[in-house]
Parts: sequence; C-alpha cells; structure tokens
Amino acid sequence: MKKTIFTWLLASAMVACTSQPQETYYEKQVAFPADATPEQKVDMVSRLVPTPQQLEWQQMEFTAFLHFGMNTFTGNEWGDGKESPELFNPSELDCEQWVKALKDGGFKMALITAKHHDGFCLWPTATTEYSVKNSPWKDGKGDVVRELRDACEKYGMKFGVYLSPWDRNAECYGDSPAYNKFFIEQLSELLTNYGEVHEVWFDGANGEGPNGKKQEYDWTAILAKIRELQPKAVTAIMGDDVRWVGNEGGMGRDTEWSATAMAPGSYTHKKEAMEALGINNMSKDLGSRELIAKAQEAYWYPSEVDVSIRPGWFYHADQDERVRSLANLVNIYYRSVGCNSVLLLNIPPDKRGLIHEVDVQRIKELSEYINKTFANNYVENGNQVWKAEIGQSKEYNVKANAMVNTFLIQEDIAKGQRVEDFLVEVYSNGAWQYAAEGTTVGYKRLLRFSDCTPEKIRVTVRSTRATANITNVGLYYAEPLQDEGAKVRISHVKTDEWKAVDADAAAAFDGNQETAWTAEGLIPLVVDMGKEEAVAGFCYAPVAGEDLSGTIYKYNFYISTDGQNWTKCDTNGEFSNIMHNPVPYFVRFGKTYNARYFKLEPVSEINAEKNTSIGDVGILLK
Ligand code: FUL
Repeated sequence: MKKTIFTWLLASAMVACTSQPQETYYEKQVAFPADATPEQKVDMVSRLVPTPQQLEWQQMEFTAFLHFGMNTFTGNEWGDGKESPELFNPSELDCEQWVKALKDGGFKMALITAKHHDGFCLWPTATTEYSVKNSPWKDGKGDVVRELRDACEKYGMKFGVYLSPWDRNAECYGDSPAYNKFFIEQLSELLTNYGEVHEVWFDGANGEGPNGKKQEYDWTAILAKIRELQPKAVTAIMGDDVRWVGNEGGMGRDTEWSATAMAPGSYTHKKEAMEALGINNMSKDLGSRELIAKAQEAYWYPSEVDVSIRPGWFYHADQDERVRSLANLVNIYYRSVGCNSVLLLNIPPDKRGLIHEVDVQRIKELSEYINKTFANNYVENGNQVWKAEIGQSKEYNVKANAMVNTFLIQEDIAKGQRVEDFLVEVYSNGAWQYAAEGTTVGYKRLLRFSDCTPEKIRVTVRSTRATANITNVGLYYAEPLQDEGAKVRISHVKTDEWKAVDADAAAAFDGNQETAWTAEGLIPLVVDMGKEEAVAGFCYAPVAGEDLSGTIYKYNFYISTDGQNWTKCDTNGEFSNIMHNPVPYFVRFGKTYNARYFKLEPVSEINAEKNTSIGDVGILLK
C-alpha cells in the first residue's frame, strides 16, 4: 500500500513538474466506447498514431513500382494465365540499371510485381511450374526477384513485393483453403529468401476460380505470416497499413485524413461497416467530423498514390511517346507527397529488361526539379516546433528579396493528425495579403500560389482537433513548367456573353492567349459578365509570344454589381515575376464577392511604358 501511495505521489509530482499532462495515444486503431459523444470520438481520433513501420514508410515519400512480367512480352495489361513461359525472355535484363535509375530519380524503395494476375512468378518458386524456371531466360536458371534484391542491397534501396492474390493460372484458385495455403507458401518464399522487405502489396482484384467459386482469402493468416517473417514491412491495399488513394491517375485528395473511418482492406467486417457509413475507397470524405460521429472505429490508414509514368502499368513500345511530361509528374508530386500521401510511381522495364531511356531521363529530370525547388527554404526558423491551439497564428520572417510561390507545412504525425483548416498570408508593401489556404496537413502539405517576394509570412491554424504539433513551415520557389498539350483553364465562368464596356476588347476574353487586346496608355478593362457571379479571384494571362509590351505589372482589381459603384478587391496588386515568367497569374482573394462587373486597372507596365496588353483574362469561382 505504502509503495502504491509513494508511486502515485511520484507520478503526480512528475506531471506537476512538467505541467504537461501525458497524452494517451492509440496506435493504428481505436474502437469508440458505445456511449462516446461525437466530440469524444474526434478527440480520440486526434490521438490515433502510426505504427513505427507506418511512420518509416510515410517518411520515404517517394517510392517506385516496377511492373514487369509476362505482360511485358505479350503486350497485355492483364494476362489470362495461359501464356506460354517460353514467351518470357528479356534479352539484356539488368536490375542494377533499374536501381541506379531509381536512385538517381530520388526513389527510396523499389517494389516489383513478383506475380501479377496471370500467375507467372518472377522467381523460381516451388509452388508452381508457371515461373521463370520454365522460361528460356538464362536457361531457366534466372531469378528476377533475386537480381533486383541484390541490386537494391548494393545501392541502398529498400525493397518491396507485389504478389497478386488473384491468380488466373493456379488450378486451386477458388478452392479457398487450398489456394490460401498455396498463396501463403509463395509469400513465405518471398519473405524468407530475399532479405528485408519493406512493403507487401496486394491489390483488390478477385475473379472467379476455374471451379466457379469465388476465392475467400484468409487475410488474418496472410497478414500474420507477414508480421512473423518481415516485421518491418507494411502491408498495402488489401493489407492493413497502407490505403489505396482511390484512383490510378495520381490525384490525391485536398483533404486527406490518415486518421480515417475507412477500414483496412483486410478487415473481414469492412464491407458491412463501410456500407453502413456510406463510404468506399473512392469517397471524397474519409475522415470528417460528421463521418467520425457515425463510425464505431477509426484507423491510422494513410494513403498511397499509385500511378504509372506511362498510360499502361506494363511496358508497351507504342507508348514510348506517351511518357508523362515533367510538368505532369511535378503536378502528381504536389497531388501525392504534397497531399499527405506517399507516391508509388510505376516505371515499367521493357522487353530488353531495362528501364527505357525516355523514362530514365524523365525521372532524372523530376528528381533534379524537386531537389532544386526544395533546396532553399526561405522561411527563417521554420523548423521550430509550434504547438498551435485553435485560431492561433504564427509569423515567420522571410529571407530578404526571396521570390517564392510554394508553401510547405508538416505535422508531427507521431502525435497524430490534427489540423483541419489553415490560412497562409504574406506581408509586403506594409500589408498582409491572402496567399493560400488548406484543410488537412498531416505528414506534409504543399500549396502553390503566384510568385511574390514577402517580408513575412503568417500561418493561422483556423481549426484543429487538438493542439497541433507543427514541425516545419517552408517557402520555396518552383520554376514554372509548361506542359505541352495541357491547356490551362483561365476562366471558370463562360465568357461568350461577356461585353467590354467602353472598349472593343473582346480579344481579352476570347480564351486565346495569342490574340491580345492592346491599348495606348494604361487603360482599364471593364467587363460586364451579363449576370452575377460569386467571384473568388481572377486570372490574367499576358500575351503569348516574345513581344510583352503592355504587360501589366502593378494593378488594381475592382468588382461591382451595377457598373457604377466599385469595390476594390483584396490583392497584393502586382504580378510579381511576370516580366521573367510571363505565364497566366491566378489571383485569389480569400473570400468571394458577388459581382456582375469587374475592372482590371493597370497601374504600371513591366517596362514602365504607357500601354496595356491583355492576352486573356478570366474569373475564378474557387
Ligand atoms: C491493379 C491491377 O489490376 C493493375 O494491373 C496494376 O497492377 C495496378 C497497380 O493494380 O489493381
């Protein structure tokens, strides 16, 4: 008894000394008490945290998928399992070439399709004859998984395996107990003979077996085997550590909760529970307060964005011209890593067994671009931990004369994901201006805005589920990229009915940046949109081409409901870097104005000349 009292006193003293009550955390999963209120549930969700394996996985940010196998040689995306092993014969397979290219591309892990849906195994498994051992490649003595593993070891790259649960070759597929045994044997070979494995990827495809029965997977036994053999590995998609983002187009959500009501793929009761909540993998909302209020459990189940650098997952020579552009890949980076997700970018080796030169070059460009962009953080002391309460703001100084257009913010997810809404403002010319805003932060959030050179930046946590643990804030400059073929949308409002007041200026809103409206003098453009709109911002595009004469540098922007009484909108009044970077500038006000008329008033021209030109102008509704 005495001992208990003493321990209690000691514990109280420790709490008193630190004055910080110890927080209770829930690792990976939390079940709500039956009588929990919505507020209590949200509070518990704010203290959901990743496992050490999930945390390590998230910190990789950038991982590579390698789709390689029978389909590489047949030109299919899905084989039917009847293709002859004779077809598998890469002429110069070199996994070191793959890993070197991935290393140069900044990837932290290589994840290979050890078996795709056709059932053909890239390692000489004892479980089936349908593998490399019956192919002409290296006279049946080869092992792609081994060669990749060795290359990863040599270059310090983490290693992961994709093993398709759906197997269109295995005779026992559909005979559930027999196939589960077969599958666990395959998995055990991969997880025993190839060193450390950091991710095991199971996709959700589940077809009919030859016996007409649907395969019921024993996920509990499958995951238990992984934990036993590879405790450092995360299990993805049909596993319980990593969630599919919901599309294969590289598009993460703006609001991305790693602490979610979405149950992991391997959970037996997932289907019913998700139906009850009215959500699926593709739902926009997987973690709002409203959803959590309805849920009985929540999970740390973070999102992974899997997307291919080419239209197909497997290599097809006729797609050599359709490798994603640098601009497109950078956009994917912002939509994945920049939206609290891990990027799993597929770079499929070709029939030679090499990563094609075009793809090698593109991933090199991507890593150079990202390294260059994030090499210089212009915020001073951005990495000082900030414990932000709801509504709190923090100002940071910005290094002198730094041109910036990219904002970064991170939460310490080891203490949970909490921020729900935040605002970013920049200070220049004696005033604060809206720059950007976001909802969730999580591990990492990136936001882009037009070029500016602020003296200070202010971040306001407008809403958070508990004290937010902000570990990093940054400002960067990302060079503009033109995506050939990708048309930029200048206006959210149709411009067909617009009329310029006092000027013959239809060319200023004809949707074509090449046809400009020009005028002598600094002449305002006044437009009647014909009906009222909720105006959230506008876009100004300088004229396309070399002659930038008349391009507006400083400006005022006004709106009006009647064309008589004008309100000046909240903007920083300059297209900061437009002389060096004559791309469309998107200006957002941070609020909406109802207006039928708008006026763009030039205050100065890029070379201080007295003329005006507008390639295109548009109105933004969000
Ligand atoms: C999907 C598969 O059907 C595709 O072939 C590809 O492997 C992709 C990553 O997952 O479910």
